[in-house]
Amino acid sequence: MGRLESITSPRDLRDLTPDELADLASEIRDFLVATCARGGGHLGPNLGVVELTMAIHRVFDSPTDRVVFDTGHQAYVHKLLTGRMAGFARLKQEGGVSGYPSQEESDHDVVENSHASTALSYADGLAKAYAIRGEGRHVVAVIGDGALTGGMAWEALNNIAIARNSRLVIVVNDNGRSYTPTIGGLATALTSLRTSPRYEQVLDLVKKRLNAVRAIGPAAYDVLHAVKKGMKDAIAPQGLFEDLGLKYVGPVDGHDLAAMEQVLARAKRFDGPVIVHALTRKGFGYDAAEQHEADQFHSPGPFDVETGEENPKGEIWTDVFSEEMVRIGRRRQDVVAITAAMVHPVGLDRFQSHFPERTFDVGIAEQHAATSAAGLAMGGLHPVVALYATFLNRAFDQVLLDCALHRCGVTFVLDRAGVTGDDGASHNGMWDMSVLQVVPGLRLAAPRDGARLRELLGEAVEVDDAPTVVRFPKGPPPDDIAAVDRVGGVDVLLRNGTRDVLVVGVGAMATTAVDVGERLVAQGIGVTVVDPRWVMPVDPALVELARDHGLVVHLEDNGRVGGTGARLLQELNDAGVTTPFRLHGIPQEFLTHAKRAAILERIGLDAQSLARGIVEDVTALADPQLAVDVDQPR
Ligand SMILES: Cc1ncc(C[n+]2csc(CCOP(=O)(O)OP(=O)(O)O)c2C)c(N)n1
Repeated sequence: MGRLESITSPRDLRDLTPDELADLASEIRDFLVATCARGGGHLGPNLGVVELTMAIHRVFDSPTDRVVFDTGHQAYVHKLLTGRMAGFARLKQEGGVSGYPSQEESDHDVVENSHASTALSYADGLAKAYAIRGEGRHVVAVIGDGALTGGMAWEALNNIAIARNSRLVIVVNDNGRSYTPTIGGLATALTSLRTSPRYEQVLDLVKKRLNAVRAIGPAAYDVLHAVKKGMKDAIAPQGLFEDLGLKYVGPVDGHDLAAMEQVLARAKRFDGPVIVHALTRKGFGYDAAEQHEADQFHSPGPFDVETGEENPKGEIWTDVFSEEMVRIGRRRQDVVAITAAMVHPVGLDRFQSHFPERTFDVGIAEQHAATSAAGLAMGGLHPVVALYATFLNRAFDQVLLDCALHRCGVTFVLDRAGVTGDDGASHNGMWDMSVLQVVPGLRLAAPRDGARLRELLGEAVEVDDAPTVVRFPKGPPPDDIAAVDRVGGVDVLLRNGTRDVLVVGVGAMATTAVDVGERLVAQGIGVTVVDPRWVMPVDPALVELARDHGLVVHLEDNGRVGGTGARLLQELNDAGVTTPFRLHGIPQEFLTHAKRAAILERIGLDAQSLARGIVEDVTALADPQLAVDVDQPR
């Protein structure tokens, strides 16, 4: 049995010798590499926090002391040290550990995050609560330099600085990168702390002492003592944090366990809020990750451990957007692109390489991205803001008041819309079409395939007096589905027999709608299948199509509450259309992690379940004796 398997709680770390701890660290790295090679995962960030996490768990007493990881993607090591090794066999899969902290999994996990820049606020609240309740517990927040670019982190720091009684230790895990190198004034300031001569002196001292110790082999205490001397009086206001009046210690080598422990112990004794600035390397200890230029294996899919080659992925929706943006950029000099620290994941890397001066990485700052885009539009440009759908939630007010109220022509492109699955509840893009419903003037398109993505993106960037949104899901685009007709702006995808059922397939659900339609035809039911293309505003042609049919079935991969189906139903009501209406969407609940297809099946959004339900509805409508209330969810 390896050492890692014997770790069931952080307390098991306490009695290990320095050599045993070093062995454990390398065992953890091997385990992380092997696990992520099998099924993908946040490898680079976790390789970078092995010693840092071990040090936290040796110095603090979780779960009495609370450890909050910002974003949460770097909590694998924490999970391993808190007895969850077995669950990694099915990392991010149904029944396995989730990719982020999870209260359900362990008392050691405080929050269920994945959206960045929240840890300091949680920690601020927790530390204040413990102070008021007279509990002597400490709170440790681990935040990356990337997450520190988010506005919320600074709102929290502003408050933490005056919370004198808070036993709060903020570990800044500074690896210089988000996915790509972190940019902006903050990154520059961190760099200047990192390269201060004082830090070099401390590192030299640490190295010398460690070497001496290894040669003559005295107790670890001496090492710690030496480091302590090196860090003498290090807790003091420093550069970047000085103006806020925050105490600071560091920079410290985050891969030097003894040094980390020493600094954390010192910060713990301080009994007020302290920032510990740890320098780490993303992907540390695995060459393929450290050398990986694009993102140091931030979140690779399955790969070969020996070569570091990722398994081929095939084309995904993002690639279609990525290529089309370059085409648009060539023909429209006024089109600019904005990413919130995700230039590769959202596919803006190609646009950036062609038009670097027209690409802005604003950091993890979706709110700023939206309002800055409004400014760019006011200045005569047409910005395309590319985000994962779930992250747009952050910028709702900015879309509503800063963009829409000012009639700014800004195009939001929402990747990973709908059920994304394995990244857990908070990563599903199931809210955008609900929250955006209430934005006056906003136009929203949901392409059903790659060809429509190109077409609708082209239409969206032509709108210069209102925000537009184009949303599409994760994964490969389906085969293109040619329309057999167009009514108003609505594409008719299938028309067969009498007008018993109108199936409306929104975006990715159009493929399912055609499948459902074919199954209904096989049952002798007359069907029209349509794709509205633009779902906001509702096309009057769709209202008339609904009037002409015996039953409307609406399919969307968005929350059922307040989405495009709910909006269509309202418009039908306003127009006096009383056709029975069945709405199929994502139930309004937080969906635990599993593959997208498995979740769609679980929630009844697969073609077979849908077709079965519709046949029952049609039968019931034809026979009043069997009448069911079709406006009610099944
Ligand atoms: C609000 C929000 N926007 C974007 C993301 C996507 N995202 C996940 S991790 C990450 C980079 C985080 O960098 P950092 O905090 O420095 O941690 P590291 O991975 O470098 O350890 C980004 C942009 C997110 N999780 N939350």
